[in-house]
Amino acid sequence: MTVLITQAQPSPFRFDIDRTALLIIDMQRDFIEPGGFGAALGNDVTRLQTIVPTVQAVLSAWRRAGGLVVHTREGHAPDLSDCPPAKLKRGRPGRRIGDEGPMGRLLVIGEPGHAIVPALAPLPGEPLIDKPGKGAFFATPLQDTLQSRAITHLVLMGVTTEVCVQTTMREANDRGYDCLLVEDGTASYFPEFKAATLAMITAQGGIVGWTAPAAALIEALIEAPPR
Ligand code: C5J
Repeated sequence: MTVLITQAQPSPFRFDIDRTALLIIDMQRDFIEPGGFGAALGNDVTRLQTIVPTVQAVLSAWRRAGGLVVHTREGHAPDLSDCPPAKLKRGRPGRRIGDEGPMGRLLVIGEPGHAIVPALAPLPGEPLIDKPGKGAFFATPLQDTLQSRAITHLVLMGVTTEVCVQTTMREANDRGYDCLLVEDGTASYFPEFKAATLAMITAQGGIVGWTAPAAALIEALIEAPPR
């Protein structure tokens, strides 16, 4: 099924749903809810909460269209052996990765805060990639997961725009994927960083990829000719 988003920037974005993955980055309680890692760093997490309904709407439309959904989570093993010292040092003492918080140890695999928010929980069979870095390709099976399904295009959503989403999108672009970021399906603790990221992606003729609003993507999925 070929889908065409005419409203995409900087130009229309066309993809085959069978060769495209919806990649949802780190929609975890640790970043989105009070008491998690994002809040421990001093951020206002309400900015991230506002995109959950939009991400849910796109996710539902994508699942209805029969496309592949891949979820990622940032986090570390309980012994923190996969967390480089430079990353471990970030933040204030007592509020760093591995420290105890209201949702368990911050950014540690298996703790309540590490989970994806319930509204966006992966369905059985949807790949779930645990990643120790900001980018989703570093030290993960993501490339194999995509290549084994002959994926050539990615549609991205998630948090935060200029950290894990942008790092992943830039590397995906270098690896040869055509990438589109859903403008209102991503958020940052810093609105100006989000705006700058969207502008960077589409500048210079789409040097890193494309962007489009969620409504345009959903409409294009509905209007796409059946298989
Ligand atoms: C951050 C992320 N911001 N998922 N992680 O530390 O963007």
